[in-house]
Amino acid sequence: MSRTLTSGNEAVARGAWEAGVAVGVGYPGTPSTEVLENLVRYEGVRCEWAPNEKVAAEVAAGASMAGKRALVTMKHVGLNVAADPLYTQAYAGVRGGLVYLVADDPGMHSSQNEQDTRNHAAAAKVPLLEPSDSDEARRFTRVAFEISEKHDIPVIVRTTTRISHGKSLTAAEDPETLVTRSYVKEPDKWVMIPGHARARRRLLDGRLAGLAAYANDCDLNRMELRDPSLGIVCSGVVYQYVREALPEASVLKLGMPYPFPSDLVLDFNSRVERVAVIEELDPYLTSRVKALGVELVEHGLPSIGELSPRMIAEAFGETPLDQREAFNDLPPRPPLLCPGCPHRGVFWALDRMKAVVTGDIGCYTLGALPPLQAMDSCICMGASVGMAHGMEIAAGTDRPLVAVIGDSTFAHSGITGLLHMVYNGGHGTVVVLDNRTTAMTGHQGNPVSGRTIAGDPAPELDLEALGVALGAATVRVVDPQDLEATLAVLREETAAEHVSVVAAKAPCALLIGPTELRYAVDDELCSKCGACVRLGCPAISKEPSGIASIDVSVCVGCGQCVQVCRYDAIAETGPACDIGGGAS
Ligand SMILES: Cc1ncc(C[n+]2csc(CCOP(=O)(O)OP(=O)(O)O)c2C)c(N)n1
Repeated sequence: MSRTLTSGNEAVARGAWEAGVAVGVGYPGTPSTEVLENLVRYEGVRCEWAPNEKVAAEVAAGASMAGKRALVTMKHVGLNVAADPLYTQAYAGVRGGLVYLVADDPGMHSSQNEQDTRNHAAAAKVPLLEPSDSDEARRFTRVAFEISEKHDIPVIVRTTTRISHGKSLTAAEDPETLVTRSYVKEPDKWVMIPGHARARRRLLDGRLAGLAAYANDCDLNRMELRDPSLGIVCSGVVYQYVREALPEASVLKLGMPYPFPSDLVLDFNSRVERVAVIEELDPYLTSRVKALGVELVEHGLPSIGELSPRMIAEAFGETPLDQREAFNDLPPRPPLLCPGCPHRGVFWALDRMKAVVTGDIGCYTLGALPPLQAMDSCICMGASVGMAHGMEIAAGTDRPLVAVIGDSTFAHSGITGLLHMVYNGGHGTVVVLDNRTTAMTGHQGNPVSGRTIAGDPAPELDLEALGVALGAATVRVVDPQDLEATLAVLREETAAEHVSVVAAKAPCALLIGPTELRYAVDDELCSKCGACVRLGCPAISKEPSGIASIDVSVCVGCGQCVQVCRYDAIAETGPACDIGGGAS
């Protein structure tokens, strides 16, 4: 069988296609995003970006009810949003196989928290599979659909960043030929009124017992007996680290950690002299192995962040391989708003106003960093609007108060916050940063930008009409590349005693690419005031003399700096030579 070097995300898409998935639906979120972006390339699979994970899960549930196999994708925090449908879907079960791909992000490479989805699986009472490489990501996704239909339950496939984005050799099998299932009216299964739900709750325990028996017996969980003096229980990418750091150790690799295969663990315990559990994040396996009365080797590995082969080797007194050193020498690259980013204009204005800014999640969260430092909170998607209202009713500040939220985030979970503000007589100002894309996760379309996952045009949400319909007193549209005009509108709206929506509309700088213009600082005219440097544009820096300087190889010619220079010290230098950049 031929094998290709494939990322875990590509492999999940392949596995879903091989399983005959008919519908793929999700909301972008690193490290899960590329699953759907790959699945959409397969013929015969209907893929959609949803406005949020809850809607995605519900669309997948509908497809399952119709008898079709459906994959729903999200990052770990997305499962909090989709938890409502998932927890009850466990009772209802499925008709067509229903699989959740949930990607965790230990170490928070691109997340606001570190969650362990294995806890969600146990709490929701749905089986969870955990691949350790790309080929397993493919195979386990395929098997997940089988388990889902056989045991009448949604199944979670959990990956972590290293599995999602790492590449390893992956086989390709032919797609399954599925027996066609169609919709059957079964209200006692699908209508979860209390009377039905109580019965389904009891049935769920029976299904879980069957799944536990399967977990003890299936080849997703694998015992590898080597040196019996030490046995390691692990799952996911940690299996790879253990093999590298402790190659002689016996290993119980759990590809299906929920339901927990207790008999298998006890069997493993009886075959080795000492048992250690090594896992990233929460002590999910540790607590369950301990509950079986197994005495564990203490190793002191952290339950925060990622593990590595080096950490494991050192914890067990082994000499680590030195491969990781090279990566540690990479120069740090702190995240920055791109040159020409339209979000900068809004943050420049908010900084000038000394506003209190409840923020949200997206590229614009970088407005919290120096030098702009114009954002005061960021908790979860959509929180900016409710938090601004909460600040207002708690009389939290005398300064102008503004909620700032991206277009994709507004569609995800900002709309209901605005509705709350209007309904409860608030006086907030909500700035929707409409850069025509979901930039943070790699330029996905969304209901505001109006482009489907397949790249086709779609209806664009009319922010002005929506704001009016929700009851905002005013809806203003500004061009955030026009700094003074943006400042003027924000000043007016924050001074008014009403709910206002300000749509700051200008495309993401990476969508439009560099302009033909380039700028340079006239040393004679520069007063060293630093106003242009405080924009936080990566193209502008201060020379040792204090004079500002523009790096033409980074400048995209947006002209924001020209607008803030009170000394006319920044001028056009003529058309750019070809220095690259542009749409990604
Ligand atoms: C519940 C949840 N789902 C997904 C994500 C991943 N995520 C972070 S920001 C973002 C969207 C950003 O798009 P937008 O609001 O348009 O702002 P932009 O990045 O374009 O400035 C997404 C999908 C998340 N952090 N939380």
